[in-house]
This record gives sequence, C-alpha cells and structure tokens, in this order.
Amino acid sequence: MSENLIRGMLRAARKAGDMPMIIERGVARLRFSEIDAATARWANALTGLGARVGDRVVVQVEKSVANVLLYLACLRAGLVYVPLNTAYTAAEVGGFIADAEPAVVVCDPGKREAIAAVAGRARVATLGADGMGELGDLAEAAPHGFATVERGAGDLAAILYTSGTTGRSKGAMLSHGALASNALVLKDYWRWEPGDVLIHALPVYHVHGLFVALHGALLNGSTMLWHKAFDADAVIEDFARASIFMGVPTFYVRLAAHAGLTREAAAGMRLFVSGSAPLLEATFEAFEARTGHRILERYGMTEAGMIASNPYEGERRPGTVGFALPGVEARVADEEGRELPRGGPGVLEIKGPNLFSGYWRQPERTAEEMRPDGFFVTGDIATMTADGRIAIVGRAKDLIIAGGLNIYPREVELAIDAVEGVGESAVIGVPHPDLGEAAVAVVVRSDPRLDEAAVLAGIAERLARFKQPRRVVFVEALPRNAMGKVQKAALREAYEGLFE
Ligand code: MLC
Ligand code: AMP
Repeated sequence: MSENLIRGMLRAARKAGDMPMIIERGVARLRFSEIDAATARWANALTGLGARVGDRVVVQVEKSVANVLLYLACLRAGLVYVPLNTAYTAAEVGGFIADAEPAVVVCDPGKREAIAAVAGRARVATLGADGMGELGDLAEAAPHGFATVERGAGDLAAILYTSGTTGRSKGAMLSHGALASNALVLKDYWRWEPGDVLIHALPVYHVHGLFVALHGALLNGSTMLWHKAFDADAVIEDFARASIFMGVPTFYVRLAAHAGLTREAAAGMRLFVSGSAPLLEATFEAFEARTGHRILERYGMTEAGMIASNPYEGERRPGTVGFALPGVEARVADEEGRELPRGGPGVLEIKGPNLFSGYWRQPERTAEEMRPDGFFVTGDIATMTADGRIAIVGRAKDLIIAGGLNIYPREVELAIDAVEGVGESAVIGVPHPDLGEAAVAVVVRSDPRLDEAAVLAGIAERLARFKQPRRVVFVEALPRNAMGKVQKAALREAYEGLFE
C-alpha cells in the first residue's frame, strides 16, 4: 500500500469538497475540490524541469498559496522538499544547495540572479508571492492529471535544515511515515473536528507552520485563514471566524499586549496552541485573565516533530509541556543515556515513529545523537514527574531561540571572528520581552577603533538578519574556566538586564 502522505490529504479534500481550503483577507483563494488537479499540474511542472523521484527541491519563497501547492506537488511526485527561511542570505542558501544537491531550486523572482550564482548544477525556477514567475507559468500550462508516486513509510518527504552547535548545518531527513504518524496523533490529541477553522499566521518553512499547522488542517479538511505574517490586529479580527490558533510565544506576548484581546473577541475560539520556545507563565496567565482560554503548550523539534503536549481535556499546566504523545517514549537521562530517578533534571531523550531518519549525508553526526537502543538525545534539559508530566527547564546545547527562530551561537561567533579588528567573541542569549531571548555578542577587540556598527556591517552579508546580534558589547577578556572554555553562564548573568 502506498504510504505517500498526500493520499490522506487528498482523501480529506474529497470529503471537504467545495469548502475553501485557504481564505486570504476574506477571499477564498483555493478550494479543497481544486487541489487534486492543482497539485497534479504543479507536479507535472516540476517533473518537466527534470526532477525525478527522490530528487531534492530547494525552496526559498514568500508564504503563499502557490507555495503550499508546490509543497504538496513535491509529496505527490516523490520529490524531497527542502524549505528555507526567506531571511537567509544568498551565501547561506548556497551552503544548503551545496549540501542538498537539489535538481531544482525555486526562489523569488527578485533573487534569481543571486541564487543562480550559488545554485551549481541545479535548475533555477522563480515563484512570486502571487504565484507568478517561471514555475507558476509552467504549472498553469501543465496537464491536470498526475499518477501519485508510490512511497513507503521510510521514503523521504522533506529535509529541514537545523544548524549544528559546531556552526555547520545538518539536514534532518523526514519520512512520509514519520510526518503522517505525528500528524494523525495530533489530530486526535487536539480533537480536530469537522468545521474547525485554523488561523495560519506562521511561516511555512519550519516544522510548526509547515507540519503541525498545515498538515493538521489538511488532514482534517479544515479551512485555513491565511496570514502572510503575524499581525496582532489581523489575527484578533479573525478570531470571530475561526476555532484554532497556533503560535510561538512571541505571538502570545504581542496578543496579550493588545487592547483588542478580550473575552468577547476570543469567545468563538476552541483552542490556542503554543510551542517552539518556552511560554512564560506570566504570558499564560495574562492570556487566561483576558480571554478565559488556557493556552495549550506543546514541545517539539525539527528532528522529531511534536514530542509532548499538555492534554486537551486534563490540566494545562503553565511551565510544563505536558506528556509524551501517544507512541512516543520519553526519558530523562544522564550524560551516558541512563535513565535518572523521576523529579530531577537531566537530558530528555525520546523514541518513536515520529523520529527523523538521520542527518542527510552525515551518519557520524546522526550517531552522535542516537543511543544504541534507538533513543534520540534532544539536547533539552527536562524534569519528569512520576506520572510523566514533562517540564523543559534548560538546554544542554548552545542554542538561542529568538521569536521562535533558532540561532546557533557558534555560527554567529565564526562570522564575527572573521571581521577585521575582532580578537575573539562569545554570543549569548539574554532575556528579551518580545522575542523571549535575543542574541548579544561579547567581543574582545584586536583593533581598539572597532565599534558596534563595524561588527554588524562585517556580518551583514553572511548571516540572515534574525541571527545578527541585537547588541554588541566590548570587553577586555572573556571569562574562562580552568579548561579554557568560555563561561557563557557568567556572561549571561552579567548581561541579563540588557533589554529590560
Ligand atoms: C524577525 N526579526 C527577528 C526575528 N524575526 N529577529 C530575531 N528573531 C526573530 N524571530 C528581525 C527582522 O529581521 C527585522 O530586523 C526585525 O527583527 C523586525 O522584523 P519584522 O519582520 O517586523 O519582525 P516580525 O514580523 O515582527 O517577526 C517576528 C516574528 C517572526 C516573531 C513574528 O520571527 C515569526 O513569525 N517567528 C516564528 C518563527 C517560527 O515559525 N518558528 C517555529 C520553528 S519550528 P530589522 O532590525 O532589520 O528591522 C520549531 C519546532 C517546534 O521550533 O517545536 O515548533
Ligand atoms: P528546532 O530545532 O527549530 O526544531 O527547535 C527545537 C527546539 O525548540 C527544542 O529542542 C527546544 O529547545 C525548543 N522548544 C520547542 N518547543 C518548546 C517548548 N514548548 N518549551 C521549551 N522549548 C521548546
């Protein structure tokens, strides 16, 4: 039997019939009844460009209806979808292309020249936010029939890049089976029901917006109210027409600060989900006081999709991420992978059908994070109660999460260290009222004339804007321990009040 993930979506679409699949600013942009023919046309366009089963398709385009069709067409044609953050610079995109070796690269028309210069042997095709561009034109003219490619559960559907703590990116390989199992578990766990309407305001190049939100709506045949980017005014306005909202904590911080967030405004909503970074208890409480809704916090990561969730009906406890999802095993372990007694902190390890299939062409790095018994080492520090409730209390990995986006300090340090006049640097995350955490660079100068602007200018072409430190501070020397390792905890403490 084919386990191509698209099959379940096409089945749900047939049931949903003429219902809108995507509504943008009040206008139905796509109906469920249209997606069979539309994805067939897009699949024909991709194969017309030379993409064959198993080939990678690297995609860096603005969030759009056409982008969704492109993703679904990749599934349908057995191509491996590789989405990239639109904020990545051409230099960063070039690195991903060199690693993924795609047959086709799809980019915004305005970036064609810059991307073509780093695309190597891949075919480059453009796709604008409105569906215009070379690929849009090809899809428009392509035949309406396409035989869905048979896929087994282990065949790859997507590769999502996550940077490593060494600064080098790793492509997490995600199979049709892993994505389907996670989506079906969430459909039950969060009680998706007929008639649910999802407000989709997340980007569609990460797990949260692409898999958790999009797959949920598509497998349930639910209409999505489509927001190109998060805007608190527009989201609150849509509460009256929707039932589910998903966001990163920054979305909830901004909603809670908005005068329009009231009990009446949110009265028709059924479920608010938060994840991708820790939700502060203060945000949870402010949101409940204003709306009466208790936000359901869940926890996940690129390599595993969703791992744990607060219950739908039981207690949604702030500061915790609930219980391991059905089918997922979780343990809190010491550095050797031995399970620790319940209650104390340790590294969270997990196992289940949701797990990735390894890092693309990096078996040695996959092996570093997998235990012999199949558990994956998340790098998050957690506690677990006797009845299995998990709280994420820290990170063993050197990672900053700003506004739900990951910043790997090592990658930023390498870029800063290459700037003329820099002796050495340490990049840390410090509390930020809007983003949760923000990156700060602590720099030792080799040239005393170096200033903050020069450091930032020196990395502007290399790193996406969101990775660039919000502040650069200069010190005489970095604090180091007896082993010579930079004491980041001491630096975090020294600068924790920087954004208050
Ligand atoms: C934008 N900027 C950021 C940023 N987003 N800087 C740090 N962190 C971020 N997250 C920068 C911009 O480059 C710009 O720089 C300035 O901040 C303001 O830009 P903006 O476009 O006005 O920002 P805004 O639209 O308000 O974006 C903030 C945001 C967005 C929080 C709405 O980042 C967002 O949608 N985040 C969600 C990310 C996400 O989907 N994460 C899920 C990962 S999946 P300047 O100074 O040049 O103007 C995952 C697994 C799981 O983690 O469990 O889900
Ligand atoms: P990513 O690699 O982008 O998928 O990010 C995954 C990381 O986000 C996890 O390893 C956690 O550190 C963090 N994360 C996701 N959800 C939560 C949450 N609810 N609470 C705390 N951290 C979270």
